Amino acid sequence: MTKPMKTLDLETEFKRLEDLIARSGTFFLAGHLNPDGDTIGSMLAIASVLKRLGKKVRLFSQDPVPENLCFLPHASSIRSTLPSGKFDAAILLECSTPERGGNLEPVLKRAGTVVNIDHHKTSEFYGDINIVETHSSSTAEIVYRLLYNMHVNVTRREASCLYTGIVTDTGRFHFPATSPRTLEVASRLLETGFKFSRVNDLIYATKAVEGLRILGRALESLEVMAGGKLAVLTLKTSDFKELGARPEHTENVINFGLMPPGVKAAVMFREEEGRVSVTFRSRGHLDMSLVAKAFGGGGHRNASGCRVKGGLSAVREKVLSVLKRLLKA
Ligand SMILES: [Mn+2]
Repeated sequence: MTKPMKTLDLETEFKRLEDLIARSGTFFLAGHLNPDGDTIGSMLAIASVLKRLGKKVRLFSQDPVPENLCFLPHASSIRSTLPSGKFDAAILLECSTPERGGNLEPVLKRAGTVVNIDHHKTSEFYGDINIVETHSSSTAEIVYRLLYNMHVNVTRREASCLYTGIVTDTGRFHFPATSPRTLEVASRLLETGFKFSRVNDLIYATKAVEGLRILGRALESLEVMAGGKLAVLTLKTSDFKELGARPEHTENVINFGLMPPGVKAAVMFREEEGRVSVTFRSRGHLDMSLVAKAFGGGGHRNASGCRVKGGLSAVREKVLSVLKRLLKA
């Protein structure tokens, strides 16, 4: 894999991807571990367009599609087993590094061209083609621009996928990454006539009983530290067992941590087998992507995450000491 310079002009990269799509027949698409609305929505929209263009597409996600996103058209075509064949192109969405997608190496080394489409500033430009737009609200917004450049008319179903990516990554047009362009893209998607209110209901107003119970447990665990600036949520394996909840039920739970007045950063620890999944959120300039990166993860300034090997209390102690130091500075 060649490593183009970070300064490569984005429009040139878009054009190279358009050319690649025109001349390729088989595509492998993958997103990041613990996939979110942006990953799944972007993947399904590109896949649908590629299929309409007569291409063969294989969709992969190492972790399952979250329950609240299973309503998206063709979500069930996303498989968790790595294909054995050879692909003309492998397109990775939302992956700062190939490892963010899990163990993709066997497929990537056989792929003709590797494409990296992302909006994370931690992106390592590992692709042969890198479309990395850090000012974009979401990968879905970038994908819309790609389709627009290709003169593709987005269908209603594709629009619902891209809208899902945008609405989830912007926290319903709430986070600062929401730009006039984001709203313009959303407006064009709405023009296709898909039922956006139904999509909002399914994403935001539907939650499994187990999900509500684990949310309650997480809120009960809330601790406020560092002079009121840091909120900490902690979930143990036993909480999940007791309530019959699964990790994907905790999506968005972290955001409650930012609610108490004066809190600048929130962290959630979720105990797993032999390791701990850690999620960070912040307001303003406090950079959580650096904290996540220090522990082998990635993400954005205001939202990031990592998985750290070790037991819950040891990991908690290590991460909290870094956070407290950051909040003192
Ligand atoms: Mn995203």
